[in-house]
Amino acid sequence: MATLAVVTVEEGIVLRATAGFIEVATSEGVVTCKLRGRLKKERQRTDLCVIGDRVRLSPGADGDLGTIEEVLPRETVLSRQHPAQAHREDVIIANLDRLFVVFAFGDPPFHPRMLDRFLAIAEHGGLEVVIVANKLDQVRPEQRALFDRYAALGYEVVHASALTGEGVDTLRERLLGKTSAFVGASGVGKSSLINAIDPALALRVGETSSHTTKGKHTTRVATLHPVAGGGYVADTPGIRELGAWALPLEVLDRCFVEMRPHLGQCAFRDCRHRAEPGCAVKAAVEAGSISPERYDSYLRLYEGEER
Ligand SMILES: Nc1nc2c(ncn2[C@@H]2O[C@H](COP(=O)(O)OP(=O)(O)OP(=O)(O)O)[C@@H](O)[C@H]2O)c(=O)[nH]1
Ligand SMILES: [Mg+2]
Ligand SMILES: [Zn+2]
Repeated sequence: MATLAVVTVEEGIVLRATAGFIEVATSEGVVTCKLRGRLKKERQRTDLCVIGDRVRLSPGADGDLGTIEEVLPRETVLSRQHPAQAHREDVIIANLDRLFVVFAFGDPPFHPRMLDRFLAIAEHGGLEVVIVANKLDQVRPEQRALFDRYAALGYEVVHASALTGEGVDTLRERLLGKTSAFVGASGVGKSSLINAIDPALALRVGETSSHTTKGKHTTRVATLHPVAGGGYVADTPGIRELGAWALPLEVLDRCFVEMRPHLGQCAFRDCRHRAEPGCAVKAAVEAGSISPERYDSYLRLYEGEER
């Protein structure tokens, strides 16, 4: 059986996947690949090979494309509701460790519901979270405490400015040795921050941060970049592309960290903490130990307003 000595199969990590071409980082450098036809037949899905996937590939002969032979099982996924098919999950990034959820002081305005939704997604996916409050150079005095509530919940909040470099060292340190993604609305400064962390990446950023450029989506394709010193970071397009996310209703309460101590204490075992009598979560809201705004985000996610 020694004929199986096909030592050319290598492992790698997918950096970019568009229209059939997949760029894979290997110990030999970046190899552009296509998927083995058999894989496509097995899984007729848009997300059969996504950034962050660990793959086994056979490199092509000089000038030829490599071939992805196998996509290894995913440890974590960041997914959204499939854009065309209801109730289907569409994986965007695989094997992510850490999610950097970016907001801006100034423009575009902070959107707490979006943050709560991202936090729930991260909790559901088992991802660590860093909340980034960018454009600190534009902060107004009354905005300084905007994220304190989240720090009190135990989330790490980094105040940063891609312009002045404040907070950038902390972000760089959080990237080391991990696979991370920057997410958030278009124009908050995701690409600018990643450039500040590693200028060699030279990612394209929006020309102005004025309202006229809103929805322009400078970053178009989620791409994973190697980080100097070890690790990978994904820059992603603004929220609209990443869209509404799949969050199963039966686990939604667990995705709000402050609700966890109260779960199992409601009068009804299957309490969804809405109109049910004897609800321990609602009692905690009334007692002031759960903030009404966070509870409202829970209700909205439950009702599907922002799913
Ligand atoms: N004042 C200030 N402007 C910033 C800062 N960070 C980014 N910007 C500006 O905000 C605008 C948008 O920055 P981008 O980095 O392109 O934003 P993005 O989040 O990557 O946007 P998309 O790729 O469209 O999702 C650009 O004009 C940046 O120069 C900051 O810390 N302070
Ligand atoms: Mg960008
Ligand atoms: Zn309840």
